[in-house]
Amino acid sequence: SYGFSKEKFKGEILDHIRNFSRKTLEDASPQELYQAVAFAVRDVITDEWIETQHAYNTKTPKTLYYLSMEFLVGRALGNNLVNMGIMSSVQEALEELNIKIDINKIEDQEPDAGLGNGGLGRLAACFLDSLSTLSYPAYGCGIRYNYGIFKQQIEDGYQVEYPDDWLANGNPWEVKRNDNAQEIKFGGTVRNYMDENGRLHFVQENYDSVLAIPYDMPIVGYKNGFVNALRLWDAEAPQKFVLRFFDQGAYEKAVEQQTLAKTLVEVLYPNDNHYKGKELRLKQQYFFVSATVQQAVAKFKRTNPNIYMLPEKVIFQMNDTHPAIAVAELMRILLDQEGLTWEDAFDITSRTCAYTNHTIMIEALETWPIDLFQKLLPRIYQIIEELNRRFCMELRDVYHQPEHIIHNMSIICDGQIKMAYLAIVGSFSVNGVAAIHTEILKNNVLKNFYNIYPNKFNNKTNGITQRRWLGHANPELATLITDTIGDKWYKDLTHLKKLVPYSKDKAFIEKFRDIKYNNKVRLADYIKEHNGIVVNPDSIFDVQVKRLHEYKRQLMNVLHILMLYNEIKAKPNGNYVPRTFIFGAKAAPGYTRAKLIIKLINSVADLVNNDPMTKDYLTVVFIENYCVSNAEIIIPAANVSEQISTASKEASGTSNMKFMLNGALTIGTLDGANIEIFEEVGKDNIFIFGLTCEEVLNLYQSGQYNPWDIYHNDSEIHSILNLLINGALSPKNPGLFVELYESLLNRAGDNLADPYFILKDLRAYHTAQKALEYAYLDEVTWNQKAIINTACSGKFSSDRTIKQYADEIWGLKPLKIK
Ligand code: DL6
Repeated sequence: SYGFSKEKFKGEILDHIRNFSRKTLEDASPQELYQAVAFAVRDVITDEWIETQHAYNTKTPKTLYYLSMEFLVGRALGNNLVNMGIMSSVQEALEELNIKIDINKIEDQEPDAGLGNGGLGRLAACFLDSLSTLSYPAYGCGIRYNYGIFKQQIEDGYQVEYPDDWLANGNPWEVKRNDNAQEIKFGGTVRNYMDENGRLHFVQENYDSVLAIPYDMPIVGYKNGFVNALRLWDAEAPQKFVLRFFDQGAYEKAVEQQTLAKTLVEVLYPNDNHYKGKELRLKQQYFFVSATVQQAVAKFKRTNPNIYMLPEKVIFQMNDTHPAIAVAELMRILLDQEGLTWEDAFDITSRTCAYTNHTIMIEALETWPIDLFQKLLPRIYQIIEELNRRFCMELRDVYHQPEHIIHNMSIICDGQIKMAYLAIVGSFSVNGVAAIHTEILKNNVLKNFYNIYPNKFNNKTNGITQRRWLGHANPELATLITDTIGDKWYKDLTHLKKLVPYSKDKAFIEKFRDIKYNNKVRLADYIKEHNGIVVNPDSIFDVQVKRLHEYKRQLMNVLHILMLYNEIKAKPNGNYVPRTFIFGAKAAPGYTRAKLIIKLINSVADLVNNDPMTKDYLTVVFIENYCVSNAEIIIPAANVSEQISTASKEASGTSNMKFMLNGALTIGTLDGANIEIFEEVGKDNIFIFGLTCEEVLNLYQSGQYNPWDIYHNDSEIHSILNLLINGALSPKNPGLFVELYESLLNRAGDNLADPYFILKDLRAYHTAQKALEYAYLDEVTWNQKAIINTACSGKFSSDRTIKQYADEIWGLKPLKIK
């Protein structure tokens, strides 16, 4: 696989620099070098890519279309080199060309493809890697946003957002595929008429349209010559229509369509786990879903005359409800274009679509106002209305549900369309992303649906790709592991179990420890360069990197740091383990409280880093612009992984898995996949604390929580809360953090006091932190625990997850190419 000729490769680099930069190698800038290397690598990929696609066309396997608004891919170069197995050959080639800068610096020239917000988008990217590595026929289908997730800068402690112009230098990986363009229609009206055979037809008229043009990016499997495509749709104005409009003098329409095309794919909405009903967002959803579904059906029909076979050949997996409109779009095509009856169209649709739920949080559940929806997608709305009418009838007549339950389950209710319900009704599979999350869906949030459709519900615990998160991010550890147990773990992560005995091997423990230390030094250098802060690599690196959200409780982490601060201040001559607390988090630009928490973290950093009494023991660092590429530096350096969400709120989490894989110990709640991590490593190798899911859900129900009790009874918590309001953290603006203090103690309107139980869990968190600190003092046992974490992380490979999806939901088989 991946035939690679060093001489040819070198020649291509030289040619590229000459032809595209009109320079010699010596004069080329690092960016130009990156471009040249990327094009040369793409060239190596291309033959295999063509061959894989050719096998699709000739063998016509069942194919997955993974529909996702987000793909948080990060950089491609380094990952491709790892998967192709040519990292060292490329390094040699560059040396032979006398290129002085090393491969890491060249990799740094590549902008992150940041087409996602957080866990959901990164999961989609890990899935693509596993799909190719396991040779499953699949397309990732999404949007080619002109601007990805914003770039975060910290100015005076505050988050400031800048546009992410990731395509500024072009994208060497993508291939534009004009031959697959699709027309997408918005607005207008629906006219119906009866034909001579008495059949009713529906035609959308006076609509605006855009052309969807796909750009394909190669997704390279690990050393198997299998290359899938990530297909990202761009929007263009339909030129030929524009000319016609000019002829008719419909100039305004032409301008509108130009504007529509331009704005449609302009930017990724930067909200994570929070939904905002913006019209443009709905347009984006329909745009990429319609393009994908139309194209998938057209491709199917090229080799299958019988549309009834569609579920045998095509799967649409909906990544959350963002693409749930696929259900109605497929119905439209089957009804209006293929002329099927409603019953047949629905049978086919509901055997072709499947839905993954990623959250139980009310504020993240998508609903669309009928008016807006109907105006934008008149035919799609009609179809959803009819779907709902029949569904409610079924609830009444077949399932004998009482009226109030039918009302609760109705897809259309109180002027809103509920996308999760549309997805459930139109799918044959509904899955959660960790065992506990799926249980909560079945027994709580989607209980009514589970009662009538128990067989649709299933769990698929998330996973991550070890190729990127160990192979590429932690090359030293990857090499140690390969030298110790062989390299099979690249394709089967359960092989890491063979490391368990080495947790007792002195030489191995020392090597493992030294690698962690080197990774800490690497991160310390990054922090020095980006933050100007010197951190001590012998201190405990305690890391919380993820989106900023109240439920993820970065605020609890900060409050605990203030407790430590007070302890040291009260007893300056005590014995303390030096600790470095590292944060990285983007807040949604409109999420005021989250942004204030970022400011608080930075204010606490200013306080503790500069206080002569504490600075040797406590360092706080906020790394700006947390993203895939700096995660690859941060995660391998962690000793401690902070996974402290309010139980029941984090559907799964995936950074927890990346940290574990890299030998960090988790301090966390029994939430999401933490529970499964706990099961894998055992109680001695993890620090669990706090309320359980059941306790949290009961506490909400009973309303029996009053944070003032804690305030009055726990004097240490009392005094750190006072730090929020006495101006110690913001001398120039003493009232700055009062809002956070209030949110922890007082109810405001509909908002409960301390809705995420931060004060409730803080004491238990503090106790767990003490246990952790104590454990760290024994270097050997700490490293043994770290090794056990790496060794037991096999379950959390996205290869395992994808294989379960393929076997249990999709009915997908690996495709042999050669
Ligand atoms: O399943 C991927 C990821 C989980 O690991 C996180 O726990 C969960 O919060 C996240 N969910 C979302 C929901 N989004 N929306 N919109 O991002 O999914």
